[in-house]
Amino acid sequence: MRVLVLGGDGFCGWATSLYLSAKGHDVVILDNLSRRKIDAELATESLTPIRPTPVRLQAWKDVSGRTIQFHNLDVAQDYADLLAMLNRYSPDAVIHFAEQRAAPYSMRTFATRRYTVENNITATHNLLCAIVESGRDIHVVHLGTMGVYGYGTTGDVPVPEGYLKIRITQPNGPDIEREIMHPADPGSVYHMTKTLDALLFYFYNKNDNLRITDLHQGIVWGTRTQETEQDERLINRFDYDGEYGTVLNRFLAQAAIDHPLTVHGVGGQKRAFIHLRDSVRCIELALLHPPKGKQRVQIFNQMTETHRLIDLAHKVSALTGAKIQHVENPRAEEPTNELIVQNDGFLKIGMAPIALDDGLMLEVINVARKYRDRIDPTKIPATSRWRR
Ligand code: NAD
Ligand code: USQ
Repeated sequence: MRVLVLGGDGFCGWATSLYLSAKGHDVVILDNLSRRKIDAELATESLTPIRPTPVRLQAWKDVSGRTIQFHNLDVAQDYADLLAMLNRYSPDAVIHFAEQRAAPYSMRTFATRRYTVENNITATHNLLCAIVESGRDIHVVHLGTMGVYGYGTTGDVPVPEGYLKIRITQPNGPDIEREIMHPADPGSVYHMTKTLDALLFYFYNKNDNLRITDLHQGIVWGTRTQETEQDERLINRFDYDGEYGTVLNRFLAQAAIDHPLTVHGVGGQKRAFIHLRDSVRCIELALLHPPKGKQRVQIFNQMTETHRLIDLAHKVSALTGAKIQHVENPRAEEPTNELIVQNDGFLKIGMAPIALDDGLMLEVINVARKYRDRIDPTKIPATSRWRR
């Protein structure tokens, strides 16, 4: 397939681009490098020494003999160029990673709230609008989030894959059965943009018959894939800082430098997780199983397991001897929740989940140990507060 990867220089996008290219797909990356600029703005950087994009691409050509095209393009600002790219490459699919993805950054200042909404919503809308304007039949695969469902305790009711069966009682007639989009319950401005994306998908699917797959992904952990390991210049991003670092990768990086594991509150929060290697495989599965004809937006829960944060902290502590520190939670979120997730969609089409185990966690710790001198401990605390 020919695939445009929007946001292909980022953490998930880079690993996905290499994986798809290795599998023989023709990959073109569009990215405005905003994530690298935000690192500079926050005076931090990836724990791993990621190389400039042209160096990465040359390295991939050297090791694989394959070419990945790259264009520096802002999907939210450069509409005409985006449309021109769709016409020039005529892709079978577009994978859309190109959004500001950190909840803490989205809550950092009023400027970052506004940036996150303007960037994410306009990027998504520009893509959908440009596909319609191009007149081409292009499958959109979007990286959404498990966070669209919210983390209200659901007891033993699994979170369905996007749609909820409901029954409406009529005063003078039989009950009406419907399947509706699962109610949205975002926990940050960032997560809110993903719930708004979902409405854009609903409309463009209904009105213009766009074929769209929305992947409600859990927290991605790990950093390496088979492809990124092939050359030091292909190394993938690893965020450990308080804005962009996600919880399990942060715990593993903290353990690597004997920093206490920063559990927010009691650590009763339960979240969904997926290893980066499973994430890239799921994306290929989604490409290979597009919605057909006038099918509604296809939604998969892209996750493999759920864990309570305090349990994860204990696992990492048992493995490394790291201390656990309960810090005041800067977020507004339930201190404890239940979470059971349906993920049959991917299981049915071939996902073989990688379980979170000590070996894989040690692999991440070893990467962090190798580059430990690049960690700035002052960047570890999560300082963005949800409420003033
Ligand atoms: P990332 O920040 O590392 O990558 C995003 C990339 O998109 C960056 O390279 C950035 O420069 C680019 N980008 C942002 N706005 C752009 C624009 N307007 N035009 C062009 N390029 C733009 O993030 P990631 O961790 O790779 O996440 C990718 C996607 O997956 C996001 O949409 C995120 O919401 C979703 N996701 C990530 C995780 C996770 O744990 N990392 C979990 C669930 C979902
Ligand atoms: N947390 C800690 N300690 C830390 C960091 C985080 O206890 O040092 C807690 C947070 O309070 C939260 C949980 O860990 O309860 C998850 O935080 P996170 O930063 O790992 O994940 P989140 O903010 O939800 O966002 C990440 C990605 C986002 C993606 C989302 C998937 O940044 O792009 O959409 O995971 S999900 O969580 O399933 O919605």
